Amino acid sequence: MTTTGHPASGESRPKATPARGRFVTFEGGEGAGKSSRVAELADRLRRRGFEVVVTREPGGSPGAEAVRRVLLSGAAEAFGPLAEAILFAAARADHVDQTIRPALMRGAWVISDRFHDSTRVYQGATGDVPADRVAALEEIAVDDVRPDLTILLDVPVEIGLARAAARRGDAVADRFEKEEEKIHERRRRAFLALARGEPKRFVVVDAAQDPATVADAVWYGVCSRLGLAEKD
Ligand code: Z5A
Repeated sequence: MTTTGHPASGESRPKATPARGRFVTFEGGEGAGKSSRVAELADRLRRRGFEVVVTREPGGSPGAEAVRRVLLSGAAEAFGPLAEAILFAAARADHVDQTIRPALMRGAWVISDRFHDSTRVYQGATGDVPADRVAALEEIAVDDVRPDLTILLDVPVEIGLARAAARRGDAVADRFEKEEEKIHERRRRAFLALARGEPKRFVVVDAAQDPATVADAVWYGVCSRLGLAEKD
């Protein structure tokens, strides 16, 4: 089994099923609290003795982090939405092959701050890339590495943007943060529609609550869906 190469085709990519760990993704709009809740969940799982790999998208492997810099700088925007979607997919394929699949195959928990639902929403539902192309790119990039559980942190747009702005301070907004409020609202609705479409995979958490309450709701969702006891 190869875990460090760059497979040239879907046929040559190893499957993640044997000794598979657990794959949890976090989704939501800007400032929803994904990074904070990912870190807390990882701590809780590690205290239970699990190996936990925390990762993010775009990024999560050296190659994908290089693509992240291009995407968030806005340098790829001029090439159009399909080119951006292809770059997100290229980054994801590398992330899956280099980081996620090897971790799952050794039995670890993998927690990713964003994954393929972000492409469905940002490039698909609220971008200009047709759904069939988003689906084709997803199939290539994700292969058989599908999340067991997706936590959608749902927060009103004005709250999320205010948090993101407060954290950013005087720094310049990135390619996506600087977009208009109404597109953020459409993205919120698109994420909620994805959750309604796949209720077994998604848990929707009200992320406007205080951090400790949100963290407890996330923990309850993980334990109840993935068969862990809530208390030690
Ligand atoms: N993108 C895409 O278009 N297509 C794709 O396929 C993928 C991504 C994968 C990545 O940005 C961008 O790429 C993203 C979508 C696009 N758009 N943007 N912008 P990123 O990785 O740089 O950022 P982000 O994913 O949008 O997350 P974020 O804005 O950094 O926020 P967050 O991770 O959800 O939240 P946080 O950092 O944990 O918290 C934000 C602040 O709020 C911080 O100061 C916290 O202390 C505070 N916070 C957190 N929770 C709370 C609560 N409950 N109450 C009060 N304050 C809180």
